Order: sequence, then C-alpha cells, then structure tokens
Amino acid sequence: LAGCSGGGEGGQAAAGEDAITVGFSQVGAESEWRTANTRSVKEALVAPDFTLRFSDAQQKQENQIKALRSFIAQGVDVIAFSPVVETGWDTVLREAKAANIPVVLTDRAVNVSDDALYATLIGSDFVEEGRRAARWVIEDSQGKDGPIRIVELQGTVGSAPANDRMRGFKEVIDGDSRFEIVRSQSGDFTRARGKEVMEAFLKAEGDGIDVLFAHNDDMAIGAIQAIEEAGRKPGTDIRIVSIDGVRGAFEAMKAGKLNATVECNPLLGPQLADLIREVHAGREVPKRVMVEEGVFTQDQADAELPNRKY
Ligand code: GZL
Repeated sequence: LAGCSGGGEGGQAAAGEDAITVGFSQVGAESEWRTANTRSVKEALVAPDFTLRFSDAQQKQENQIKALRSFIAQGVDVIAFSPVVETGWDTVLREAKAANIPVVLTDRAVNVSDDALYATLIGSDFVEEGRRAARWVIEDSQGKDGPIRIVELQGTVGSAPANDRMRGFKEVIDGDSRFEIVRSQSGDFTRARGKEVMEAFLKAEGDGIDVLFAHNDDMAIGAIQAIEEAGRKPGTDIRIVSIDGVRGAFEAMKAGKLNATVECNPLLGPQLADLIREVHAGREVPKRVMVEEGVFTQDQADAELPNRKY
C-alpha cells in the first residue's frame, strides 16, 4: 500500500511509514453500547501506529461483506470486524485468507467451517451474561409463588449475543418451575423496536407480565416507555433486567424504572490495538480473548453512575 500522506491535518500525528492499515467494519450505530464501542475502537487505532479505514454497516450483513471485499481490494494489512450475525462469512473470509490478510473478530463471534479463517475473537461471554440475568431474576423472586411470567426482548435475529444470551438465560431459569417465558421476540437491539414489541406484549398479555428480560439496555429503555404509556409502573409492576450497563441504564435504575443491568464491556479498543499489532507481526495470539464485566443493581446505581466510562 502506498505510504501514508505526510503531515496530518488539524494536529493529528502523521501516520508513520510503517503504520498498520486496518479495515474495520462495524455493525452499525444501533445502541449506546455500539456508540461507545465505536468510540473506543477509533480512539485506539490512531496514528502514528495505525491508519484506520472505518465502515458502518447499518446492521446489514451485505454491507459488511461489501466493506470486507473493499478492504481486500485496497490491500489493507489487517481486517477487524464485529459480525452482525453468526453465519454467512465463509466465502468472504476465504477471500481475505487468499489475499493473506489476517482477520480479527471483535465483540461478536462467527460460525464458520474452519476457525483458521480468523486469527482471534475478543469479546464478552454472552452465555454467562444470560445466566447472570436469570440468576438475578431468581434472586429477585425469592419468596414469590409461581407462575412468574417473563417476556423476553431478544437482540438481532441470528446474532451471537441474541443466540447466547437466550441460551444462558434459559439454562438457568428453566431450573426453577415457577418461571415461564410467555413471549419472546426480537427488538433488534434498538430503543424504537424494543418499545414497539413491548407494546405488542402488553396488548397481548395485559396484566399477565411479571418480568421483562431485555437482551440490551436500549430495548429495555424503549420498553419502559411502553409500560408507562400503558399506565403501569416499570421496575415495580414489571421487574426489569437487561444487559450492557450503559449510562442510560444507570439513569433508569436511579429513577427506579430498571432493576438490574448485566455489564457488557464495549471498551475493547486498547486490547484490539494490541491484538492487531501482534497479528500483524505474525506472532501467535490466543484464539479467544475475554473481557472483565459485572452486574449492577438499582441500589448501586447512584454511587456507580459517576464511575461509568460509557
Ligand atoms: C454485545 C453487542 C450488542 C450489545 C447491544 O457485545 O454485540 O450489540 O449488547 C449492541 O447493545 O447493539
């Protein structure tokens, strides 16, 4: 690839001659989590060590495949991406391999015939996040008789976080016969769809909803609006647990409208930069790199809010 242009504009450091050119395909801008993740990636992959080519796929797989093909045509040094869904990547990843361009997965996993098609995956354990959400529901329901009716707002259909959070949640909640998941539907990780689907759940189930499990905070925040518009008290009439731990969730907990959020850390930028350096240098890296994260409940919200970095 031609050397980078000299003299960065606006005080930007000029990319060094041996800067690593990274093509990054991001899922979209669907949630607070995603916005924070994008910021972390852009802040980490900066000159002089990196030249970043960033593409937003608006949550469409065909846009990500187009972006990856463009990065291959440009001859970037490394491709990194967060795959919007798990399947359908074998062909384009084989094209990257044939072009000798290593691929680093960030955030979400892929389901491919040969895991040599990517160098590593850095991201959360979504199954454990689902288990943590279910454990909170069981703890929160101590002393309550069944049936305890749960509605579930699922993430993007076919995405690793949706598949795995559902699996982890069911694995734990199915161990307690008081619980029944009465409705499950995708809200595509967005506030708008989360609100729309929750409106439909409320129409269908009336007062027959005790708990909402949302695969991300943005859908929970949309659902909270729907619950209030239906004249019910979110966090009281309907207990709510979601996943991500974004600032909006802490504000909703402080307002008593959300009861718990399971943290999913979006700040992967620095670790991603280190992995890309290693992969570019041809050094071995672990196939799977995990990130640390916890669970936060309403009583902790006020104290924790000032500490939040996303
Ligand atoms: C999880 C990430 C999910 C978040 C959502 O790592 O892929 O996508 O939970 C985001 O907020 O849309």
